[in-house]
This record gives sequence, structure tokens and C-alpha cells, in this order.
Amino acid sequence: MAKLTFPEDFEWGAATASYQIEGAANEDGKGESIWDRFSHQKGNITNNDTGDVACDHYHRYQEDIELMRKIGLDSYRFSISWPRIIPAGSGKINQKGIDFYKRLVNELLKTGIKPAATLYHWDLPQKLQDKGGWENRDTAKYFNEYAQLMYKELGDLVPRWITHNEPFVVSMVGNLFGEHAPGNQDHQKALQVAHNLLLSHGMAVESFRESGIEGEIGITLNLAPVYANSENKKDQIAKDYSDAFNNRWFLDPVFKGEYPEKLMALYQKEFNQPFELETGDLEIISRDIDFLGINYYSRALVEYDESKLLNFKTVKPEASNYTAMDWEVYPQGLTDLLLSLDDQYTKKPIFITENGAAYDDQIAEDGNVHDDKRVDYLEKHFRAAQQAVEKGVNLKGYYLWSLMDNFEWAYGYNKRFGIIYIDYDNGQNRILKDSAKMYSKVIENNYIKA
Ligand code: GBH
Repeated sequence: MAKLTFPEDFEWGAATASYQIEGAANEDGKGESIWDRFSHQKGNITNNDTGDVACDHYHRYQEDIELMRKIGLDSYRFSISWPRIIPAGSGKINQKGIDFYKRLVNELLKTGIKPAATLYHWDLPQKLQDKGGWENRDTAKYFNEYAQLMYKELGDLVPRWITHNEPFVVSMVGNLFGEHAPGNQDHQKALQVAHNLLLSHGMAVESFRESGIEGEIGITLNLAPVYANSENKKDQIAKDYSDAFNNRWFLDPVFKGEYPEKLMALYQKEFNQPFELETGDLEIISRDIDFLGINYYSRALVEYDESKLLNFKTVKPEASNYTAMDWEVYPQGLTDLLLSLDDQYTKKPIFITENGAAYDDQIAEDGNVHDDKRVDYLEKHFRAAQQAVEKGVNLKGYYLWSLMDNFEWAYGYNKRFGIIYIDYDNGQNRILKDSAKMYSKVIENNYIKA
């Protein structure tokens, strides 16, 4: 059997996010977040599901860490709920919130699992949304203060920090497409949100350096390598705009201190002054980070569409496999993406901070969950990652999305991404799916069969 081996120090992990798993939405002094508000407005979420209880991880974190130990994780990526720490976003601190994350982190460390904390995975304090949310530049300042507090409280325990998860999704899906909280549909608002998120990232990196704590800090971007549907010139234009919109709008400011020129020109033509950017912002945004986190689910295949502002639309090849989210399974895209990041952006460590798939899982007669399709999806992506390492990409680790089934945003509990099954109707019982057992072996072996 041919073995595709990973580097000795490669880290295997799994990821979650506070609003998607914790529950305890109104407990121990937690403030309301924009996702509490959004999910409680009828019609926003499939089945009107909310994160009120979710996986009840707030109370079951010990049991969940025991499962992580069983699987054999090296590292666990979770996010901190800002409104649990500072209920109104700024001002009064909620000690009970801090205590929860201390308990969580200490339990992880005791178990030999490296904690990786994301400061913002979308649950903005509602009180800050009431003052304009991320559209308001002050939110960046408040975020920085919250970040400083977390460094002070957890800095000696958490070796890996991520400022933001997917600023593209926060800005565009939340403020242009309107599918996520706060549900706006306004291109200029979305651009302002994107800018303020990036600004807050840079400020929090700066504070991290000033704090003098050891550890490493980075940002997580959702990136999809873009392919043109044909060789023709127009489709190449479509590809360029799509890549600038989805990927480079975030990569370029962080790594090069500039926004993509052609897309900026288009925005200026369309909106005159697309958003407010102050002198010095790009310098802050491009402060040195220690690693790049990437979330990879699929590629984007695009073609020219004159009716669209950015001249592209995505197409779905028929002869392909799709997950329950209707996202194309395209492992090659992960290799391509990693190679292009290495070539065009950074030689710094890269972590895949999310990769995984939703499928319609069921508990079988034998009490197990035989999620063969997820096993196949994951194995293919492990191979794709290994190929990039083989070609010299500085890939240091992989976090699977997700440790457990959870509240899948606009889709509620209807979509399952976990390698642990959550039996929501049966006491939140946890079952290791076949994919979790497969993952255990990969972690133990540190190779995947070719
Ligand atoms: C992540 O977002 C989130 O960080 C996480 O919280 C979430 O649960 C998880 O993924 C699963 O959704 O329509 O084929 O063009 C993922 C965000 C996924 C955004 C793919 C863009 C486009 C796919 N992205 N998506 S397609």
C-alpha cells in the first residue's frame, strides 16, 4: 500500500464556533448577539431554528473534550462569544463568560490538546449592531479592546489566535446577499463592513504584539480558487473579477497593503466613493501575521455575464458530485489554492482552518452513522493537502469542519457537517460517525493511503 505521509509536526484538529454549538444563549450574563436576534426573526432560518440550545456544549464541554481525546486531535479550534465576555460589546465585563473559556482551555490543556481561539466567528453583540455594527468604524475600536482583554485573560494559555473568521462571509453574505445577520442588501455597506473588519484585524494584531505574549496570531479567510468555464477572453475577465471579489479583496490588503486595483476602479465608477478608507488604514491592515488560515470547501467555476455588476456568474458542472449544501466536491482546488498562495502571497505557515462536508446522515440499525460520502470527501482532501506539502507549500496543519453537527447558520440543524453526530431529539446524545473513526486512524498514522 502506498502511503502519502505528512510532516512529523503536522497538526490535526477540528473546528467549531460559539454560536453554532454552545447554546446557553441567555445564561450566566451573556448578552444578545446579532445571531440571536436574526435567528429569532421568523423566516430567516430553515425551520426557524435558533442557537438557543444548539449542542449544549456550554454545559457539555467536558464530554466533548473527552470525545476529542478519543479521536486523537492535536488541536481544537473554537471561537469566543464576544457578547458572553462583554454583553454590550463595550464597557461592563461578564466574569462568568471569561470563566467558561478558562475552564474550556484548561480542560483542553490537561487533555494535551492545543487550543486555537477565534476572536470573531460572527456573533456581534446586538448592542453594537444598534449603533451601526461593522459599518461603524467604532466597532473596530471596540473589537480591539475586547481582543486586548482576551489576550490578558487567556494569553498565557492559548498559543494560537485567529482574529476573524471569513470577513468575506460577514461582509458580503451578511450585508450584500442578506442571507446572514444582520441581513442587509447593500453593496457599499458591505464594502464598508469588509474594510472595518480588516482594520479591526490589523489593530488586534498590533495589540497582540504589544501585549508581549508568546503564541501566534493570524486571520482565517474563506478562499475558493476560481476557474474560467472556457478559454475565451470574456470568461477570463469574469474569472479575474470573481477572484478579486472573493479572494483578493481580503488577501491583498492583508499581505500587500492594497486593494485590487481593477475592482476598486469598477467600484469607484459605480459608487463614486465606494467606502471610507483613512490614510494609514492599509498599513495597519497589513501588519505582519504569523500564519494564514484558510477555509476550503469548493472551487468557483465562472463565466461572463454582462448583466452583473462584476460581470461574472458561477456555473455548476453537471458531471460532478455535490454535497448536501449543493457545493461541488473538488479536491484538486485545494492543491491549486495552496500552490497559488505559496506562489503569490506567503511563505509563512498556512493552516487549513476549515474543510469538510454536509451530508444527510442517519443513525443505522446498528446504532452507528455510516457516513461513507464524508469519509470519501475527507480522504480526497487529505490527499490534496498532502500533494501541496509534497510540492513545498508550508502547510502546517488541518482543522476539520466540524467536530460535531451544529447550527448551520441560515440552514439551522438541517445540515450536518460533524464527524460526531448530535442526536438532537434524544438528549443531545453524541455518536462518533465512521468519518471520526477514519480520522482517528489518519491522525495516528500521520499518512493517508494513496
Ligand atoms: C464556513 O463558511 C463557516 O466558517 C462555518 O461557520 C460554517 O458552518 C461552514 O463554513 C459550513 O458552511 O455556493 O458553491 O459557490 C463557509 C462559507 C462556503 C462561503 C461556500 C461561500 C460558496 C459555495 N462559504 N460558499 S457555492
